[in-house]
Amino acid sequence: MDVTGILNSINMALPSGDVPACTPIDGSDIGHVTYDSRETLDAKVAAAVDAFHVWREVPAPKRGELVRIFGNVLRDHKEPLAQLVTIECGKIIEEGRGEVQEMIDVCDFAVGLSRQLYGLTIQSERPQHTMQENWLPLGPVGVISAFNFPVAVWAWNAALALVCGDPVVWKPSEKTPMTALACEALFNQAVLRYGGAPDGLISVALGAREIGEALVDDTRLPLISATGSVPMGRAVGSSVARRFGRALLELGGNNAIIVTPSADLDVALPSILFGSVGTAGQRCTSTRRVIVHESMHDRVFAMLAEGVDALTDRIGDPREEGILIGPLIDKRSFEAMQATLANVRRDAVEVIGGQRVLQDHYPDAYYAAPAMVKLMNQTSTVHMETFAPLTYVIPYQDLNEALNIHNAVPQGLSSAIMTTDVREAEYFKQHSDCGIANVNIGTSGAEIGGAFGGEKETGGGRESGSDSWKAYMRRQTSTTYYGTEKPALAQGVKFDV
Ligand code: UN1
Repeated sequence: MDVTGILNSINMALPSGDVPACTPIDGSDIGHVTYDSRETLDAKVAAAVDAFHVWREVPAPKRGELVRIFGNVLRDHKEPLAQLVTIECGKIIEEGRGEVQEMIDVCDFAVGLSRQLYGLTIQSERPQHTMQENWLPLGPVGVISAFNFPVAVWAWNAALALVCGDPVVWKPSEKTPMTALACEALFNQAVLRYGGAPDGLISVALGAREIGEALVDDTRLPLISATGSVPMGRAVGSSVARRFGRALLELGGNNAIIVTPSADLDVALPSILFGSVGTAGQRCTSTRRVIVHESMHDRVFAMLAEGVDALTDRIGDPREEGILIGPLIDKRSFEAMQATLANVRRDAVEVIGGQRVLQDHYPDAYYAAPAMVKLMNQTSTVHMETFAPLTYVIPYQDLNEALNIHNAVPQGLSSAIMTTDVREAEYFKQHSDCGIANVNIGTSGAEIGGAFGGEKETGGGRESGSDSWKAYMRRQTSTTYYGTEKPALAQGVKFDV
């Protein structure tokens, strides 16, 4: 199906505009969109503020009803939306489907939450006083999302924000405007079916950096949830802090899997390969480092090298069934991969893959053979995140050293250990400095039910499951006195007037 056909099947016309949207599959244009100006962005934020005043008064379970309908609209349009995701960001169709499923899952989760936005009752130290903690809608949320998960990460934010009572103004990646417009169109279908939701609950603001900056600086948006690079997050975090807003940051990862001598390699290898080359290494949870016990360094590297070698003819058009590795998002990304490879080659014992492939067939697109790099120690190049299928295999002597190597990088998103020894597994969970620490599964492919995010330069935010919803609400402590005498003061203070 071509883009017009896909958009037709979600009842959306091909947008017209002057900014080309293109596909990394062959570098061709797939349509044209219009970028927002400061004025149109301002109008969208103003509409979100108006919508907030209405939506916050709607009972949370009724807000959940809209999200339930949206989840069903997504179910009905899973295939075309997945195809659009694949065309616009280049991930294989199976992963495109997985991404839309992730949206559906988080909608279901949010619907349940809409009846569970629980506060606390707190024991007061004073007679005839009650204390409560209330959770109240926060206000319109600005969401900035990255190209690699062009719809799911927005949905994590939007589904939760909506049940919490907050509208969303969404600035998607410049690389993926069409999927964002498709989500907006699908959401509008849900709004129609729901009947009676205010306008402006969800809007998409397209544009380059200045639109993102305007969103970040807008005091009408009490929360900015941003996914992207560490430099981007540093700029967003400090701008939002300057205006005393709240930032939820999900930034770089440099995720490692530790392989211990007790590991079951039949379990470990598929996870390492999926984490390394899945989504062409362009997940923030992708496996960048494999830290292997020295006794198995050669063997595991050889197995991984064989594994990536066997994938050579599975690189190609991500729409085709059987293809496992699609293109990199653009030329810049390929060049960054090559620059890192050139740096690391100086220290590497061996490098497998990493070269451009299929260039005769796709002169304007960038397909790369996944690279496996055998190192004897973790060099400074390894400390940087390279958003490409590039994995370092590093030896360790004892588990403590493995964890030191593991924790030495500035990022702290996802981590894993491959072991059949419960002591090693528990020790690892206690000492991994990441937001995610898995045992016998890889670093990527988290379910929506857990809180997603990481420490250190990953930014500290948590999205999606568990109690991440609290970021989208404001906490209020309330004390009520129901007695008739002069009320007692806290801390036993006497103040006789
Ligand atoms: C991202 O790469 O920004 O855990 C998100 C995963 C996916 C989400 C990744 N569920 O790999």
